[in-house]
Amino acid sequence: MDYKNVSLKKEDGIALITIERPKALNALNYETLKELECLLNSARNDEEIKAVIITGGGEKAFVAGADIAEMSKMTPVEAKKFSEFGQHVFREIELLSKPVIAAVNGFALGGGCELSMACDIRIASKNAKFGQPEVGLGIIPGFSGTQRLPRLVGTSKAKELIFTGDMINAEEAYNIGLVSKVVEQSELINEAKKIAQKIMSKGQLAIKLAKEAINKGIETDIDTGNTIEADAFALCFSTNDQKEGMGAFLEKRTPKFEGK
Ligand code: DAK
Repeated sequence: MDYKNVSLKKEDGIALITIERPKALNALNYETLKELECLLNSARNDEEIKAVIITGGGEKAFVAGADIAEMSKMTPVEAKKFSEFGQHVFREIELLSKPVIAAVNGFALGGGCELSMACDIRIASKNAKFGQPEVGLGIIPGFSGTQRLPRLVGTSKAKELIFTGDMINAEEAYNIGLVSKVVEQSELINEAKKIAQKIMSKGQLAIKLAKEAINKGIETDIDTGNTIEADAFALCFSTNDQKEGMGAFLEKRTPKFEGK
């Protein structure tokens, strides 16, 4: 498949996926979402890829939302299809068995904010701006923003952001727990790579199981969540990585994990 709006660069086990539609501040149209879905499939199936970073091309925007020009012409049926497809692509990110880091390098509005929230970890450059401005367009967030934002920052702050459509800067996003780190723009991708490399140095099966346990657990009550955790914990003991990790500790050496 030829990609017009996205790219994937593979380096040292990390896939750097960049959304590149500079004319529309990387806004997501259907074609871009489709291409993103294909790149996620490649990242999933490529065993050399251990972690994924998603960012926006240029220095101004991560993703300025769903493409308003394209959406403006949609019928309700098309809008439902578009919303469901976006939800599906973002869910694929959430369910990817590899860690995904959003490196937010500018505007992350509407669908852009929602894309970042589907990732496991968000870091931002100082010029990043987050918001769900959809109500100003007479619509509501359609790529799971009403679901993920309250889970990440609490219902009250999520309602304030969604009802007012206000943008917040990187510092406020950090203060409300929407991003875990704010760095200079020139350092953003390096910082994302550093986090990815640190994660990759650990037991990959453990990371995969921890991601699953967190994702499933957050949707359920504590007792069911604890059962999910205990099952995943037990599964770790069937891996070579567990034997290597604990053996290395006892032998006072650095573990060599193989993801097996
Ligand atoms: N869509 C299409 N084009 C966009 C865009 C977007 N979201 N954002 C920016 N652009 C385009 C602009 O139209 C402009 O194009 P030209 O006029 O040069 O051809 C170019 O990018 C540069 O933008 P500006 O000239 O506006 O740049 P400024 O620096 O002045 O302003 C801005 C930057 C990010 C503040 C501004 O562009 C802006 O407010 N953009 C729109 C942000 C926004 O409202 N985003 C949320 C989009 S709504 C659903 C499915 C999905 C969704 C909802 C429902 N269902 C189907 C139910 C999701 C919705 C959204 O994401």
